[in-house]
Amino acid sequence: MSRVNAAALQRCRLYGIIDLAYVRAGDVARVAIEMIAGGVDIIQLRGKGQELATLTAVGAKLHTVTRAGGVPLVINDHAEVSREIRAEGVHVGQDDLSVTEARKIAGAGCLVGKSTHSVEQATQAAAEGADYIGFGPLFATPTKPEYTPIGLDEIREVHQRVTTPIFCIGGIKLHNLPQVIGAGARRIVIVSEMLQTPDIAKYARTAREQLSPKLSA
Ligand code: TZP
Ligand code: MG
Repeated sequence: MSRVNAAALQRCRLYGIIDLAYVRAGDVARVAIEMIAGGVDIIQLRGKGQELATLTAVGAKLHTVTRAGGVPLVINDHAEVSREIRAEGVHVGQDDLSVTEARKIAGAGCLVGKSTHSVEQATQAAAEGADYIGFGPLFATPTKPEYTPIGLDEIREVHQRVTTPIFCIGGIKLHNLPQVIGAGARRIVIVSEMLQTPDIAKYARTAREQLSPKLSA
C-alpha cells in the first residue's frame, strides 16, 4: 500500500509498535506477520538510539511484510527514513520536527502522527494538521519511563475536543483494556505486553475484538 486516506485511518483501532528495545532485528518480520494475522491495523517501527542505517535496513524489510499485509507502516522520529523506504507514515513527538516539517521531508502523501501528553497538546497537534494523535501515557510504563501518567479522566474530553483520530497509549494491557475503553478510548496502542507475549496473533485478536464493537464510533 502507499497512501492512507482519512477513512482508512478512521477504521484503524489497534496500533502496534515494533520497538527494537523489545524485539531483535532478526525477529521483526515474524512479529509483524503475527501482528497482522491478529488484526493489528497499523504498525510503527520504533528504534530509539539505533543508527539510521540500521533503522533503514530493518524498516525496508518490515515494509515488504506490512505492504503485503495491507497494513500502513509508520516510522518513529525519522522522516528521512520514512521517505527513503517509502513508508506510509512518520510519527513525531513534542520535541521532534513539527508536523509540517515532517511532512515536507517524508513526502506530501505521508501520514504524520504526533505524540501528545495533555488535552491542550492534543488540540494543538490537531490544529497543526497531524493526521492522528497519540494520547498518553495513560499509565506508568517502562517503555516511556520519563513521562508522568495522565490517567483516564481526560479521555472523554479529548475525544470531544478533537476529531482527529486519537490513539490512547501507555501502560495499556489486556487486563486494563476494558477500563480504558470504558473511559472513552476508541483506538489504542499496546507495546510491551503484546511484544512479550508468546502468541502475538492471539493476543492481538483478543485486544482487537474488544475494540471492534466500536467500529461505527
Ligand atoms: N508513548 C507514550 S507511552 C509509550 C509511548 C511510545 C509507550 C507505551 O508502551 P507500553 O509498553 O504499551 O506501555
Ligand atoms: Mg519522537
